[in-house]
Amino acid sequence: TLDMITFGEAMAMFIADSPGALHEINKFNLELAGAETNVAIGLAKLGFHTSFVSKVGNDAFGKFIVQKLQERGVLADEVHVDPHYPTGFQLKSQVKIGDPEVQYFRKGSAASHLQSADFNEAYFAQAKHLHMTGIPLAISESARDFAQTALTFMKSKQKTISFDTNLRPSLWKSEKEMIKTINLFAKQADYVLPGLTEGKCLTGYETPDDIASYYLDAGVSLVIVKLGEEGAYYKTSQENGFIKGIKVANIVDTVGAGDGFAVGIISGLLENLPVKDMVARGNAIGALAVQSFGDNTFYPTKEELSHYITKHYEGVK
Ligand code: KDG
Repeated sequence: TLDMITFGEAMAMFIADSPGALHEINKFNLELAGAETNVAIGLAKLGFHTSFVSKVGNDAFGKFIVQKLQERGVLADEVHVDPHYPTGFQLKSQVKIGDPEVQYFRKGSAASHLQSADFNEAYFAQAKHLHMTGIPLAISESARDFAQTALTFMKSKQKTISFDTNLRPSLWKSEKEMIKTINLFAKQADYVLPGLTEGKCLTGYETPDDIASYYLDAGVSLVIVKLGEEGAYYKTSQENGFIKGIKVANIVDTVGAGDGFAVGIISGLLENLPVKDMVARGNAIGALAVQSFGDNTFYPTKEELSHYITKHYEGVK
């Protein structure tokens, strides 16, 4: 059995070796990126049995992705090679403050040709939990069909489903379509994890509480609104509250923090932790993630996480 399964687009990522505009950089370091990839790696690092499902091209980036996933403890047996299309990649800049600049080279990639015919029921049926994000919904119609097939199937098998809204406006044709599609999927999930800005854009509401209620009213069981370094707000039909974030003195790169947050939440779900403890874990892994250039290179082991949590939160597992 698998603790968690996820799918999406993994990419080779070139991280600028020094700050500045991307076109002026002549040295980059190669890393592995992809929101769902990051979540799978984070959970594997904590000791969970995880699989990432995708398509890559028959090229060096595709081989790199499979190799890195395996090295980082994630099963890649449902990462298929499609020789007709290339593997996507991206460039990421370095900044002293704020979010780095990201440039995608992923249009028409092998992963964007993921389609419902690729969905392997028997394989997904082994997993306890499905994690999804809004990105596969944006990259192509066929990947969106795959996502709906996966969601419907996992729901029919009574598996739990988490959904990180992960808005990427540059990948969508229009904001209207983005909002409609993301909400359609979010409302079918059990756990929804929007950032505050994303939640405002998606629901038209301003406060974390109103944003959470919007999804709870649609049938979601737990909504956690991420407030960046301030922490996060959670709400179910029974309880709600705010868990303060951990301040990081030296933020190196903000990308990957949201995925780290999802790792904390999903690991907590798999261990049946109280909601408060899950959210504290989400905050902790998010705070660790912003301290490195890679998206997923600073995710903790179980021991590191429990050390870090005890240091920052009292009485939390
Ligand atoms: O969440 C991190 C991702 O943004 C990054 O790894 C790249 O998946 C990615 C995307 O599509 O933006």
